[in-house]
Amino acid sequence: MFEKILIANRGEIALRIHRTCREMGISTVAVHSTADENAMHVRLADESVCIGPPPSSESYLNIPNIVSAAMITGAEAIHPGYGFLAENADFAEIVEAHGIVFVGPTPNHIRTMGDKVAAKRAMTGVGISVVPGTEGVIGSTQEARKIAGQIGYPVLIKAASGGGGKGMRVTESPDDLDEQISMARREAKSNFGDDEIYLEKYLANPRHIELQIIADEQGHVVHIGERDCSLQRKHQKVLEEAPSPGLNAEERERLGDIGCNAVRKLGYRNAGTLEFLYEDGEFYFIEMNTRLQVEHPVSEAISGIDIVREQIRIAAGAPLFFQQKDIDFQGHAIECRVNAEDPVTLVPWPGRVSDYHPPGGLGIRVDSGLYAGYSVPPHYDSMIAKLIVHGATRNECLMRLRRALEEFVITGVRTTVPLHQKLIGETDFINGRYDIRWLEAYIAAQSENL
Ligand code: MV4
Repeated sequence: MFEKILIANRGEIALRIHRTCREMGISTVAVHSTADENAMHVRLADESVCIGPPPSSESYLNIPNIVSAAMITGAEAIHPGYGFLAENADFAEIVEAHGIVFVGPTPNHIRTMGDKVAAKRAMTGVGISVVPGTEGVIGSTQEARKIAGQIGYPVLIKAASGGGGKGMRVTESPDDLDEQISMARREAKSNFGDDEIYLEKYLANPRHIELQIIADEQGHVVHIGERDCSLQRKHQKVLEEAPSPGLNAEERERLGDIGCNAVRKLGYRNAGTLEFLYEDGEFYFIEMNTRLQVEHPVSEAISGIDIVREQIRIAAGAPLFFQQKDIDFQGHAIECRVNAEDPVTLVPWPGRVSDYHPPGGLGIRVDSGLYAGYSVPPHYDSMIAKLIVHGATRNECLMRLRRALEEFVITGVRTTVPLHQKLIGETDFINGRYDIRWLEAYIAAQSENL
């Protein structure tokens, strides 16, 4: 096992990874920008290295500085967390070229899944259903027109180098196709430096369901259930839950089986997530995330598995010591992302936290680097805490969540706690009746009522 790991991230996830390292007897190296000198992940780590000024491009994305920090401190492995360099195949390659272990998949798997068209092709190759559409990128407009005619309108044009919802265009009719294709190409070129696009059937009201998988170097693959991530705004997830209230037991089992089989055939290793759109009983693969995700704690809550510990064990070459049949799913979990933002306009609200009192008690987990007196810097993502609640049933989870949100005190900055308090009181949410369109419509209706 490793003796020392460098954590190439900040905020709650750096702390999250540090905690597991500690439990495993592994010492930690924190890296930080000058804006994060007083951050909790820096205080708790055994050692810390300043890697640059506040902008991420010069610090948390600075590959030479991060690799140098690992070499100087003698860290044997680097955990990238999520965001920043977590899905940068070149970074994984450079790390390994310096004799340091990258806690994650191979650079090739990261690269394939980063290319959305290649990812769809790879998944089709291992028997996973994808959204009907062009087989690869669009060659000629005539070819796109033929496919669109076959699958039926509306269709969605996506950028091959996109992802996270950027560069998508809905096209309602063949009359608009030429214009939408050229606009999508121009947008893709300026946003991603690549004008390759592809076309899919547009699904109007799907749920966003993702499957958490863990795979070892020896070819064993398990899933630890799905998460429903349909509640999003501007492609930012707001609340996630496991299991999904929209699936029945048969669908859940089918998803787990097809996901594990695919990942085994791909020779994938470490933790990963398969993202699907789910509509009318069918799962359509859209993307694979080759990293630990923000919402991983809901899967940990229902399975009792520490995903970061498994990532580290796998990176050290150890086989999984449990099989699918050993995983005992228990109850229901919900995660609320707490952002330093105005709860209505969702405008970022950095600043000094005066009081901080996180909720506690049975079934409550708070992942956060906050403390009273901490200043939320303006340079990074506005997520400052995650509240994860576990209960024996969805109803118990909801009752406990309501209580925990009431207890949560963060003053000095505006937060999205009040948004969550309102959201979890809505009948549609309580009944689990929501899809990827629901939250935007709800927030739009709220602001009209101001
Ligand atoms: C779609 C879609 C409808 N039809 N693809 C958005 C992010 C990217 N990962 C894929 N996305 C979508 N792809 C087809 N063919 C709708 C979305 C989408 C979405 C997906 C998941 C969660 C929230 C979303 C919000 C808007 C659009």
